[in-house]
Amino acid sequence: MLNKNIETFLGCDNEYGESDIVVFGAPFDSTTSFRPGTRFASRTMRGESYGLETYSPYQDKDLEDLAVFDGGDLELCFGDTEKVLAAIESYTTRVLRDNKRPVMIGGEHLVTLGAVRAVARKYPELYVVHFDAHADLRDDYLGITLSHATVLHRVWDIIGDGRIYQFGIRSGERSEFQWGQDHVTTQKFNFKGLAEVVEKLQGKPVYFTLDLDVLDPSVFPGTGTPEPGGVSFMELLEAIQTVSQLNLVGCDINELSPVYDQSGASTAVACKVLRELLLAMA
Ligand SMILES: [Mn+2]
Repeated sequence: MLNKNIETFLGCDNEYGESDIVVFGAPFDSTTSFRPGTRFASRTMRGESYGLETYSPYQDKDLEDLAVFDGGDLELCFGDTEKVLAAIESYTTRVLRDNKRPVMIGGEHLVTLGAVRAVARKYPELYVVHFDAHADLRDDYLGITLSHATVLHRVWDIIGDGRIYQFGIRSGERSEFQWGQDHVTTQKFNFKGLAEVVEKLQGKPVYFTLDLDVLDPSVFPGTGTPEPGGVSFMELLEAIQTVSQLNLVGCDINELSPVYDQSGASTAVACKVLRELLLAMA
């Protein structure tokens, strides 16, 4: 028997039933404020992931030893953000019900809201760790409340004060930072204090959302709103390994926009970050 041509992310070819982690794509970029294109991230990453090894010399772990299922991309409708979020929520709910951990590939950052809706229902005591260049704390963006620029405010609507820890933030309106002071914990520019947060949240359920634009644009130019002054790949890798000491009940990586990645280097970075995140979660 010959096998069908099914392209999964590197090393994520386990069956659903035997998997602990479920990778899936949410190819949505309709609220992107500046340069769209993140809808192509997951499929591009699957193809390009084969340029990587499954083995990580950083962690001395191999994707081949993990039970990861790649569910492909959700088929999301165009033009109705609530319907898109409901589809992401429903898929995430199914994964959680089967006692597996969802790892979503965005898409723009708003996709996080759909996943958090599901995760917070299962884990009402949920905390969120958020790496990003942007605060994403606006209450609305040009009158729209569901936007990639408001996503962490919408997450706050669900989980409330003192539950969101942001790192690497270097862009936002003054009012976002002021609002944030009363409601979330924001570490600007870098990962200082991350180890202490991880210590404090031991045993708590944590959702980890990683906007790849936390990286410096010299490392990761292929994104919709590049923001100079970001962290290096090695700083991010170390931070991911620190975060992985938490009880991670769900994760996402988002905002790769392959159309702005002429060299392919940003996609390679995103693939390597996902490999290391999966290995760290194991
Ligand atoms: Mn961002």
